[in-house]
Amino acid sequence: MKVAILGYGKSGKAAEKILISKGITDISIFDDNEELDFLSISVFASNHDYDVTVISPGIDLSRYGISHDMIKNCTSELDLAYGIMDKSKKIITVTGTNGKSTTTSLVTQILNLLGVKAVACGNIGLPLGEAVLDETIDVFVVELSSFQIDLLNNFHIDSGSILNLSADHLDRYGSVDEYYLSKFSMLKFLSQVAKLIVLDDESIKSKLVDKNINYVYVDKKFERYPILKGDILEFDGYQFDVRSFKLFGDHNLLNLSFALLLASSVIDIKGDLTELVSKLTGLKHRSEIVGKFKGVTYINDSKATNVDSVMVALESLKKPSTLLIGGRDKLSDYKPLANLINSNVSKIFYFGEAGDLISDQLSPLLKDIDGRSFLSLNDAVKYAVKDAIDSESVILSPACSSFDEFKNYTVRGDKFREYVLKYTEELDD
Ligand code: UMA
Ligand code: ADP
Repeated sequence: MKVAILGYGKSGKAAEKILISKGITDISIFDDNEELDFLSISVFASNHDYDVTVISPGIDLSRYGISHDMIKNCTSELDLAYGIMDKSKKIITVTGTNGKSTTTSLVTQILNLLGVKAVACGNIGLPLGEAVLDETIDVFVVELSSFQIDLLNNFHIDSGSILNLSADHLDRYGSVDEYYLSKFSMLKFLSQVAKLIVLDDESIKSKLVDKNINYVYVDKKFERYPILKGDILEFDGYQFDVRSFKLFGDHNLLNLSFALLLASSVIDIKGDLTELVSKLTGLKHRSEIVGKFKGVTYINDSKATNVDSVMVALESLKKPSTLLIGGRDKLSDYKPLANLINSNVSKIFYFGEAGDLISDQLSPLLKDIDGRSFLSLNDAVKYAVKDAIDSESVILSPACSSFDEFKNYTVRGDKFREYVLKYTEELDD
């Protein structure tokens, strides 16, 4: 059997391992990275006569003038991983536009604290194909991106979730509807008895037309289910004191609600969970407090790579605060940010490739906000540190991808921390 692998990153490498473990060795790898010394994906596009082609999620075939339908037996690392997985084990999936990695991590932490051997994998970083090689794991908590869902053929979900939906990845999908359709196509892989946890919100409910699915609706205002009574968040049969939860903002309480409901689909959860909840931790680069220097709090929200996730950060800010926004545009509309900036932000610093574009959209809508543009994140942080006043918050919540200046959002977040530490130290000199 002749197999092609498109993309030799994490997914491509995991796929190769699985294929070799199955005795398949006639494998051709295509990758555009010249340093890797493989043929480019355009070469594959001009001649794709393979029995099976494994596609990495980051590859947009339309850029090469081809589509999935034109390729025989398209598959993905996730399909291959499911193929070799012990079927007595469970797959829980987390998708949505924002909060996926946090929720994936929370489900995994909860299960492990309750004695179930679980691992966080998929889009969060560890390919499922690597995770399934660990025989001690009983539950795979898989973060699914829309790119990965598009590549699923042979997969099975024991419990799933759609956290929220808002415009994203418009540089890859033709329209918001196409992006949403991609997320909803996950439903066809739900098992008969699976629970699907979704927001109790008409914009999502109206699109969930499949009546055979066992839906659980989560109210983001915590008025219907779960219910917040004083400081106690109540579910059916279990509850906890929200003051014990260390992660910042109501959006994280919502992520925790999804996580508990997903975890409760594989293990019975009962009683007071306050102690368990107090042990849960957040992930780096998501509203992460870098430190407080001379009364100024610096927050690294580098993972906020779309407009909706910046809205969430802005909701938790109050004046005086400085927003650092910019990077590489994903054809987003930044204007919906204007109201929250006007009410909760005092200064906005645009940086990077998309800086001028964002400033052109927002400046006419902002009132009494100090707006400035900088070429790079470094320049923006340097100025922000010098200019900050006591009790101010300075937040990097970029609304853009990082690829104009950095390899990815984690490098951007680490650089932000490095610049903050450097320039705040210089203040002491
Ligand atoms: N490549 C090309 N041409 C292209 C694009 C990529 O040749 O047009 C090559 C690159 O040179 C590289 C390889 O393909 O060698 C990378 O493949 P990939 O982009 O699919 O990335 P992987 O390393 O396989 O990582 C993927 C996910 N990446 C993407 O979807 C872009 C990782 O999610 C995921 O953690 C990993 O599989 C394991 O499951 C990252 C991500 O950015 C975190 N996801 C996007 C997001 O969260 O917004 C969807
Ligand atoms: P994802 O994996 O979907 O990108 P993350 O858990 O990494 O999500 O969080 C990324 C950013 O999304 C956070 O920094 C926060 O600004 C925002 N966010 C997190 N949870 C939610 C939520 N439930 N609703 C809206 N925005 C959220």
